[in-house]
Amino acid sequence: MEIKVLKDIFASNESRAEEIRTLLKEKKVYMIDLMSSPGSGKTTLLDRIIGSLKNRYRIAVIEGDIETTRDAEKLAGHDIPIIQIETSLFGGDCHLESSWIRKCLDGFDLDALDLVIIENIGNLVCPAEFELGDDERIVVLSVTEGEDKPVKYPLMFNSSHTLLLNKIDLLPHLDYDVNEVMENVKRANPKMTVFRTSAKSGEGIDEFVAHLAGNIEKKKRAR
Ligand SMILES: Nc1nc2c(ncn2[C@@H]2O[C@H](COP(=O)(O)OP(=O)(O)OP(=O)(O)O)[C@@H](O)[C@H]2O)c(=O)[nH]1
Ligand SMILES: [Mg+2]
Repeated sequence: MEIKVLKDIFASNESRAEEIRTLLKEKKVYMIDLMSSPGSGKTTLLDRIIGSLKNRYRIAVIEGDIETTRDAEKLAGHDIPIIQIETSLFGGDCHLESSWIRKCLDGFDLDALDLVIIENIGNLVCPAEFELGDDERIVVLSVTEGEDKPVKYPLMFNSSHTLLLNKIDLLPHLDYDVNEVMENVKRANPKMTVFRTSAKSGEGIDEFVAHLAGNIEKKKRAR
């Protein structure tokens, strides 16, 4: 009985995600889902990425947190549409679900957008289980979190397309083996595209922004 209920939750989430995929295909809007453990640098990266892209593309952001509108406030200076989901208002879930994303999309003028960015709730487990109807799942892993995370949290790494290995400006101060983490990434997901970034120094951001711009253009041209 319990298993049936759980299956129903995932099935309904998946069917709403499929609706979102159809809608965004029709509107030619690219959507990314940025996931990581708390504090890996999602919002700081977004600040730089939005800064680089906003003159070329029309961007909106969906911010997910359990409590507070802090991340939305950090990005408010970009003067783009932002909707904050605070899950504490309806149960305090540690992930976002496709029905909430659908509601947020209703709050945007999709005809006037090229890119929707979702910042998922800081958590390396639950967000990976819920499809949101996005085009690209991006996981951020900072170098202060250890080399073993891709093999300890395989679903997050296996179900993502792209990895941002962030906070590389800290490498000189750490005993961190980049080759080892890359081996673990390969083991979890041999197809993962990897960018090494520092949201602090800006290193690697141009390369990632070029990748994202290429994908936005591809979606615009797709029939
Ligand atoms: N040195 C360094 N610090 C960084 C970098 N990126 C983010 N930080 C710092 O890491 C801390 C957390 O960054 P956030 O951007 O808030 O992380 P987050 O993933 O959005 O956090 P949650 O939304 O709470 O999950 C902040 O103090 C940032 O200044 C980086 O590349 N290098
Ligand atoms: Mg954040």
